[in-house]
Amino acid sequence: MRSVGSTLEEFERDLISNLYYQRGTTLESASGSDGYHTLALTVRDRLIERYARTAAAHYEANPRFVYYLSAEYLLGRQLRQNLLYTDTEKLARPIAAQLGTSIEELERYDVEPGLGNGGLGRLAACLLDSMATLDIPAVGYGIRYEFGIFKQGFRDGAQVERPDDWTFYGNPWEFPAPDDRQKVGFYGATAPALDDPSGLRRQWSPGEIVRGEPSHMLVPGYGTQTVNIVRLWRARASRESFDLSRFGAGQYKEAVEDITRAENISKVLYPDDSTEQGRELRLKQQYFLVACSLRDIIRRYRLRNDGWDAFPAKVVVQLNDTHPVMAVVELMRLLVDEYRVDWDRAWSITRRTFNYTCHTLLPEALETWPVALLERLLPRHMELIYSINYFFLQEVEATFPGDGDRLRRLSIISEDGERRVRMAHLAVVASSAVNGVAELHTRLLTETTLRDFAELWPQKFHNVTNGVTPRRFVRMANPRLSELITTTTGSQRWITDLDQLDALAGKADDREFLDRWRAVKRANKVDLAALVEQSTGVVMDPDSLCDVMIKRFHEYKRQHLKLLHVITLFNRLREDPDLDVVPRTVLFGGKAAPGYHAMKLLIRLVNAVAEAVNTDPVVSRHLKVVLQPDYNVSRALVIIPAADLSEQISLAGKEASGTGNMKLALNGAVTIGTLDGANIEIRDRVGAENFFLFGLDAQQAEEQRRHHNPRAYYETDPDLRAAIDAIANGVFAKGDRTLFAPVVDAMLGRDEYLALADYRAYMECQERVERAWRDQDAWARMSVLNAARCGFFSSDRTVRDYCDLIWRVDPVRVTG
Ligand code: GPW
Repeated sequence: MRSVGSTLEEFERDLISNLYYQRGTTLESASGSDGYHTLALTVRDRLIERYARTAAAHYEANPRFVYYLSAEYLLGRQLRQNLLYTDTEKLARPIAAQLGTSIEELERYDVEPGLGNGGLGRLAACLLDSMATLDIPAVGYGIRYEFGIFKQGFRDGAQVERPDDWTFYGNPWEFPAPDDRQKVGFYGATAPALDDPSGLRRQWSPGEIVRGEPSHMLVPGYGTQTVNIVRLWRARASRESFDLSRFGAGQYKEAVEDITRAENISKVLYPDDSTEQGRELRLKQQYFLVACSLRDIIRRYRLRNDGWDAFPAKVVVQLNDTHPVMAVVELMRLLVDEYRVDWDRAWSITRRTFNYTCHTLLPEALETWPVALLERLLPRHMELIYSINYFFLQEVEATFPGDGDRLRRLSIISEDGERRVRMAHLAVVASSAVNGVAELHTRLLTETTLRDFAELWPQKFHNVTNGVTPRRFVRMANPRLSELITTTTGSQRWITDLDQLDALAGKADDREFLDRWRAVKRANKVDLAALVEQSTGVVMDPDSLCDVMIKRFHEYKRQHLKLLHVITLFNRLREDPDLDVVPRTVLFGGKAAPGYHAMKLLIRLVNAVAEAVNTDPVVSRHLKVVLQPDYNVSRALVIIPAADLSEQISLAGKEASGTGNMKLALNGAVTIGTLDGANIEIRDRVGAENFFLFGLDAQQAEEQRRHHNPRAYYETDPDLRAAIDAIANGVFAKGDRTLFAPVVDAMLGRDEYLALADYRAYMECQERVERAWRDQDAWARMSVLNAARCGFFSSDRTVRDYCDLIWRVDPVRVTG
């Protein structure tokens, strides 16, 4: 094997070789894109060697593997990460300069794979990073969507979606693995298996066969030799699909119809975050993912193991929400129908193999599929679900005899109205362990959404509080802060042991240190200002309070509450131009699902308010409002290090965890937030005096809901009234009173997420923020303590928790 070296000369030699032999060009005629691809390949070569050693070590050890099944991954750009993880930036930089370019210039060609919507997809990427860093043998499985999350632009302030053709220029980070392709069936019919007296085994003859073609991307660990992979499946028509006779007859469209239908399965990511669309194609995607992945898992298992008894000892599958839950039914089908394992043994194997992570409490996010659709698309799976449910309900009956109501509530199939399969119930029934993603979330899950299951199997439920990778979200996002942390803590150990940040707390009263801390934040704000100006034209003052709300647009997250605050400031400044307010830049970032009309209108309103604020000669001296277009992981890496204030203002009891809250706190932003999701754990750690808390708690919100009267708040609070009236009167729509009327109606009508009930508390809390900001030393101290005390929110800790509580896997060290 050719061996890659670690010297400058070797790196340069390999780079030039890749330019000639892989890219097929010369130094003289290489374009910027050639330069990027060549650098990417040269860095990739360094990882491939580690990957080969990892695969060999894993083969040798035959360990228990974690298989992470997720419909979404938001991996972020790869170039800078892989330069860091291979420690080759110091080699690449002088060579890039020699070639008349720079790493920063070449990085502009590095495309972010947007294979996810938001928190759930990014969490999957953070967990993969931490598993590799902790030497956990793991494979991520997902879908290689041809089009990722849409690109967001604005026309007249309204969101416009453009397709994300992310592989248009090729993806140098990806390895096709055509030998490992799989076949997946859909539709068709089932028949009894002739030699099975129990009747539980049947034969399925699918009506459509689609091929799954895998490719993988490398997932390196930081500071270790381990390189795991994430394997992504792409749908292709089976070879027989192309209808040559029709083509010959000139029926070109018909001839390729089957190909199109098959390949549509992995065509595009569903752009809905935390809401289910319930479309047939989405169910096809889900089954496609799990059918391909399970066959691959079995293939890998069989490389070193025989029989089925050892399967749960060697394979642990983690279901990232319910999207991949058909995997449990597919494993039952493979074991019972294809491998002729008897039902009880198959069920025991299945139940010991799977675990389920729930990421929501929102009823509209809990997936259910119509029985009729499943019967048509996956007829054998529907039969298996009936059997699984039948045996499960017998188990319940044995524990709670005669409790018919409980049976109805627990059943995998809901019988009210159109019969539907409740995917969360299926996931809980078929899993060893079920976990929520923050303490409050887990508690509410066991008390409300999954209460009957928690009563049945209390020991199944666990909490694993989310975390974020310090590599991407501190070391890469914030090099200035990283440098300061390293000199203060005396080493780079914090990058893999985030509790080391604790040492910063000792410096929170050191004037000289606070000055350096502030200088870092200011320099990051200058960088952000450059991005903002280039993408929106708005000039932001790096000395203003940088107030950030970055997350998907969703009613429960309450961007509209933040907007009411902005409009209130606007009104006050218009009324009194000399009002003594703290200069602020309010930065929103986030996409709305293309079919989520209420949120698309809110985006339009945010842009309209921004326009009014930024063009008002008086108001704009104190306040700027920006909606950064096309918020994604790459943009997050610029915004997060510059934030002073982190807006985490969801209605209590609605945000399962949040992870942006952790990223912002780790970068020294102070949180203004409700007692929701992981905010509670952040506040517990940083201290109540370093956190701006406001609003109803989950229990109070629950009570408020029963008698909530939004109009009463509107009528009794003059500021609130003025803010809503400004929207209603067309102040942000050139006098047009109809455009934003639906926003006003939603607030005064149902106010589903109690924004009006929390408005006054939020305003008062923002006044506390202003008072705190005026004492810049005290603010810097809060900022330091936020970072210092958030080491717990490393995804390394999250992965350790999964290992201890659920996976019971051991690391495998890879030697160099
Ligand atoms: F609804 N989350 C998300 F639970 O980003 F499936 N997309 C989703 O579809 C769902 C959850 C689902 C988020 C949660 O909203 C957020 O609170 C959490 O921090 C994140 O998942 C990771 O657990």
